[in-house]
Amino acid sequence: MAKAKRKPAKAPQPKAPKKKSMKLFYSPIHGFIHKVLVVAHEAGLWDDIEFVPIYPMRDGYSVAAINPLHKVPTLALKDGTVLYGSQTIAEYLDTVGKTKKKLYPKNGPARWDALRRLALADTMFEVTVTMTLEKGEVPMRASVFSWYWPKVERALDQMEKDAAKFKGFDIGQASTLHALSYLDRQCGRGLKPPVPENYNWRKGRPKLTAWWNKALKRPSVTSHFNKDFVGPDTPEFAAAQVAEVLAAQGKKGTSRTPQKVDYHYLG
Ligand SMILES: N[C@@H](CCC(=O)N[C@@H](CS)C(=O)NCC(=O)O)C(=O)O
Repeated sequence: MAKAKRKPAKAPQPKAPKKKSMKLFYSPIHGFIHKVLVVAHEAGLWDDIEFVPIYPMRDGYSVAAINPLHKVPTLALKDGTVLYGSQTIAEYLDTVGKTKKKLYPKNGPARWDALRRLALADTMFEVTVTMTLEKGEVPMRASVFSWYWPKVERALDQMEKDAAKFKGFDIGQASTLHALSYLDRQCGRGLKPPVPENYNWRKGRPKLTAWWNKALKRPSVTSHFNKDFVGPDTPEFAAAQVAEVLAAQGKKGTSRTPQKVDYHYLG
């Protein structure tokens, strides 16, 4: 009797890798602890993330098409929603995280203290990034002005798109007022090329301009915008106030020598 031909066993097929629900564009720098990676891990989301290396200072890498600021980290969700600003990303991951323990405490002193420490460390980090750019030793593509200016223009274009959908008034709008008014002031005083002389962001951005003109009427803006400060503003007054705070903390005098810097150019 002829032997029945055995069907050759099918080699186990590798399963198509599951589509991750988010993509995190970030710089995997050796020796650098990423806040958003820490949060992603703590939140139990590690396996839901496609990690996408971006080296923003090297040729060929760009996230400008999805993030006008061309900065990492940038997080893209499955539905195309893009979040940027590590603070936004971190809070998002913490919120949608699978673990019970949250890194953002609920309202109350613990939350404000955590947010204060977040701002402290993040600002220190950004200052260090700017110093690194300024050093210009590593392969730099441009000066700080030519590197940053396209970010500003792209951010303004994004604001124009966002302004069409602005509803009510929120922290995003408050910070848009903050950024635009500062840009106006500094462009009026002159920056450096390629920033155009007397640059006016309103040109070609009718929606943002209309929103701006309306927002300027908010009492929260008229309360201080374009008004001179009225009240004591001497260094002595400030020092006395600081001393009061220190006293309230049970300390005497200042613990550090004040830095002697001419801050006028920043005004
Ligand atoms: N405020 C941003 C700052 C991020 C940031 O400065 N990232 C640097 C890491 S090197 C970057 O992308 N720099 C590229 C650039 O400034 O063009 C955040 O917290 O996400």
